[in-house]
Amino acid sequence: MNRRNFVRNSLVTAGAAMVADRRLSALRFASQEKIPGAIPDSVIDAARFPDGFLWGMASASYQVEGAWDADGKGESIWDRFSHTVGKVKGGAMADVSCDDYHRYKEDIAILKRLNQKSYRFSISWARIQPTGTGAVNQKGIDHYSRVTDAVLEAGLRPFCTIYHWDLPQRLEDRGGWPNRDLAGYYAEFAGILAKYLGDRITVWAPFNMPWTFTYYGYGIGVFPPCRSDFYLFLRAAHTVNLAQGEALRAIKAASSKATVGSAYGMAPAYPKTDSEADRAATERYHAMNNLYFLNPAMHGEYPKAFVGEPPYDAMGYKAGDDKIMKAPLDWVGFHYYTRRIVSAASGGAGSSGGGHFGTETEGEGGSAARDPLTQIHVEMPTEGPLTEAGLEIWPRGMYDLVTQISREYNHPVIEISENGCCYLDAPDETGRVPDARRIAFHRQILAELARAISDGAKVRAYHAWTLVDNFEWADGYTQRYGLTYVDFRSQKRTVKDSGLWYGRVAASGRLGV
Ligand code: IFM
Repeated sequence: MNRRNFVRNSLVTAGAAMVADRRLSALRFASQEKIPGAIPDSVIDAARFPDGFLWGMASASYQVEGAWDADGKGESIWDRFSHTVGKVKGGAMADVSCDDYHRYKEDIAILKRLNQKSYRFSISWARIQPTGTGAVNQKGIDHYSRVTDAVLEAGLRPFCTIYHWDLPQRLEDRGGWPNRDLAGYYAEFAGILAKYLGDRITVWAPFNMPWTFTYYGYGIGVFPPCRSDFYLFLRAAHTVNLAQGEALRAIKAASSKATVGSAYGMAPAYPKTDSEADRAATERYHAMNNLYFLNPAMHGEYPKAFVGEPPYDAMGYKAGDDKIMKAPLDWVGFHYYTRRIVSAASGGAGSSGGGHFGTETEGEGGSAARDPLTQIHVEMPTEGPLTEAGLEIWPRGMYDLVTQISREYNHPVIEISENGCCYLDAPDETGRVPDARRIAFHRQILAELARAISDGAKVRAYHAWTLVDNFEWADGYTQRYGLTYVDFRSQKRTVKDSGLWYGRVAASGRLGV
């Protein structure tokens, strides 16, 4: 169904769904503000999600847990990074963060109160195997076993991300992800989780945003371990692809109930001009940033990310690796935050070279290519309004990305593993957190997701990022993505207006609530 038909059909039922709510009027104003091509509010109000759709929220161990050295946990690369002066904004650390390690019951109770059906959380490798290999730390297993039980008791589906960036420091000391041995160590870790938790957890995603942590950590050095070498990134990414395949098999060997998918970071890319060169560069961006880990799993081969052949030698590729990488996923999970504009470029030393890179941002400085092999130049557009993290709000990107992946991978079951926005709204004098801009953001994006579903995409779940404000990596506590406000001095949680609204959406399957 095209956009015009969708709008017309939805308008037919819009009248019945209109909600006379003053707060919603304010939202409508906010939601229309300067978003090119925004879906009209009457249509958003009429949107309905399928029965059984899984509404959820996501979090990550390092960002929320704190308790950085409790109960035998080993040091992770993010502990080392945040303990190093000058690395994180404001000198912030995650030693305590939201203290979710001790307050997980309170946090899971929020999910229950907001009618959630799925909770995506990650497990700290260094709590399970403090040095990344060898004996299991039973206290770590016991902790996540209690968390899993609490999630199930609250009526939610536990969705486990096995690795959300917090590599045990001792494995980095052994060469980190460029060291091929890590594929085996990682598969062992994944198998341990499936052995101890696989009777209750059936939904596993091996890696969160593999392109981001390999490129930022080894290619341009803005994340730990702060290495800046494009060829090191290629090696790291190849090990992760091997690890992903090995992990899928290890998980399934340990748990017959397991299903394995993904939590990739993806961004729909649009060519800067209609030239053939820019359109080809945009396809290379899509291959490198969106498909570089999906395609090896699904088909055992790298997508066409390079101008020439993949640099197999530089990647450390060996004969037979196609068979190791190939491990077709049961479902495909990815995040959507914003879009990219891509053009063809030459040059490129293979490091950031003055560009700007943050958790969800990537843009080259000047006009040179990012690296000599992909020859792409990436910009973060500003045509739409910006969130307080500087990301352009582009709801249409959700529709474009979901339908593109559906087409390219033969209509897989899809989970949106993350979507959210940064706004710094804080409690007002009554104690309420009126974050209308976040509600407006989710309304627009979810309306685009509903449109993709009505056009045939098999999307079964959506996870808002994130349950509670938390440690936003190299940005420390300067960005707030939570649907729950956290006062980091007292650890008091206050569900924001967006959280209350999202709870009503989850209960009704409708956006006009
Ligand atoms: O906080 C991060 C998360 O860890 C990964 N995806 C993007 C979020 C917001 O930047």
